[in-house]
Amino acid sequence: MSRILITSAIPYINGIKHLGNLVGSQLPADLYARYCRARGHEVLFLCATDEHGTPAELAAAKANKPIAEFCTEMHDIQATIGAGFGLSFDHFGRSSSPQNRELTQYFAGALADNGLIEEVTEKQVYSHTDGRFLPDRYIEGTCPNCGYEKARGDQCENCTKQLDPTDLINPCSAISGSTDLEVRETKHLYLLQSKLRDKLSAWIDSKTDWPILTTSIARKWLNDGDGLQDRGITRDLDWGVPVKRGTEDWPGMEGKVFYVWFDAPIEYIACAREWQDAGKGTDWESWWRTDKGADDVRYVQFMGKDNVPFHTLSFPATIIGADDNWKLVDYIKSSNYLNYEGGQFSTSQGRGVFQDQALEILPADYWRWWLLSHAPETSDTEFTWETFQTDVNKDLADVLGNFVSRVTKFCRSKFGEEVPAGGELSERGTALIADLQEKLGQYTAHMEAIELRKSAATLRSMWVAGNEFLQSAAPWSVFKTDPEAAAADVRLALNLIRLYAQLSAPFIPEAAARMMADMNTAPGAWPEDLPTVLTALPPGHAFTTPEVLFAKITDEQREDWASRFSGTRD
Ligand code: B3M
Ligand code: ZN
Repeated sequence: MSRILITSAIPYINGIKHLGNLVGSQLPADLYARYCRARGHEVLFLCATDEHGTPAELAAAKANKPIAEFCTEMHDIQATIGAGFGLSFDHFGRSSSPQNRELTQYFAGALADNGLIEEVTEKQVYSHTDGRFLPDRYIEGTCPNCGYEKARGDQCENCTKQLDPTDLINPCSAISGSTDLEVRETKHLYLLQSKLRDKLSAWIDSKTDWPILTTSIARKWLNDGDGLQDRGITRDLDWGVPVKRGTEDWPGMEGKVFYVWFDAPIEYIACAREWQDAGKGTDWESWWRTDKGADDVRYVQFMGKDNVPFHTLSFPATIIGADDNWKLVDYIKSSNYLNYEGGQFSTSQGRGVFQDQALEILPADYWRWWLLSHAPETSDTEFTWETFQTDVNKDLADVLGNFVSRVTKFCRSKFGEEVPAGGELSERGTALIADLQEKLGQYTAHMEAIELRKSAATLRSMWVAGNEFLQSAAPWSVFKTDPEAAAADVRLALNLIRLYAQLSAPFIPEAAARMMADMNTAPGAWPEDLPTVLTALPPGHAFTTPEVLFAKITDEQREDWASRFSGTRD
């Protein structure tokens, strides 16, 4: 048994997220957390809302609400939606927590003590129309790196390059659209990341097992000459963690706050402390401090590709620079983008299906299955209503649901609602078990490697094998001449339902729990020896014939949703 710390990128508080956000970080993190728990590991799975910075301020202004109130409301909404999707966080924290404030100020102090922070008088864009500085997302313009016209002041969404507002070509205010801008001087703290370049580079080089997507983005910014520039970690904003050096005031920094990307990853740590303070656990430091036991912890992070530079360079620079026994990430699983019907999902433009809408129209498991089995691992992928309908109907209704329904209904009609006795395991049954044993090995290996699509494909192939077995064994005809043989096949098939429930639970937890409950059983240890596992439900074991496990998506529904979600949401 190991201890596994899992974090998902913490979603911005600025609005309800779309399905792309879900599949990029929270969902694969949940899959892995559920799998690790099922394997008997001790798991701490953390996520939170990212509440500071310009996205939060802009959204609160748009909603016409005081920012703190806006954040509290949105946090609760996001927590409810996360629960709706079955995201099994041990704690869903808030980056605006007192725990994060204290830790963020502590890290800044530690970095300063280690000579890694410099006060810099820099030029920032000031808007006359808005009467304020325009940091980060308060400003938009053309990316100097790739020419994308809607780049934001902090990062280009298109090429992932981290930017400074003054880098943008043709800049304008995101608040007023004004181009009446002026560059003014203001003083800020800079993290001297460049001093850590060699350490970071060696660390990345040691991660030979990381996904190419992760390391290629890290190397790109590390080796790009200007890749590891020293970064401003403070901002002229009201909302955020006040700049302090540990617990001391920082002369000259009054009225400023830390940059959201400085405090947001620190929330991964603070969240463990929130988890403890909420009475959900103890000894949070044993997850995060290598001098308090975290040496034994395997730490895995999940995120979309645009977040990779911050997790491979900036946050590790904070951890390494603080030089105080904090744990570095062991594995980063990153994701490409999910597109929507030929374009991008976009929170700011309200394009695509949003998480609350998705849950209104279908149970979470439909989304979980489709998204995870089509995860944009090696390239961007596309959500279309056509493929969604086709795949979900085939995999969940025709294959898995149909198997469960046929077996239980047939058994009920001929043997009653209990596992039938009699007969011997057929040759066909033996062959099926051998096939499934091999597939189980592959499935487990893919899940260990966090290969989402391969895991889903292998799981699906196990469901298909059961269906094919049933089809060729045809107990409904065999029953007429050899009821004992039919009983043996049905007994095996009923046990398969239990096996499928257990193996499928990380993907479709709700349906899996229903299958377990209907089979009147509970998952044991992770299955290994299938000939044994597939006799767990003995003759005479009672079960309930389930209701329809997965209703098919009809053409009318598909057409209705496709048109309903074709425009943009306000
Ligand atoms: N909030 C970006 C996002 O929601 C950002 C992630 C922070 S992870 C520390 O995609
Ligand atoms: Zn760009």
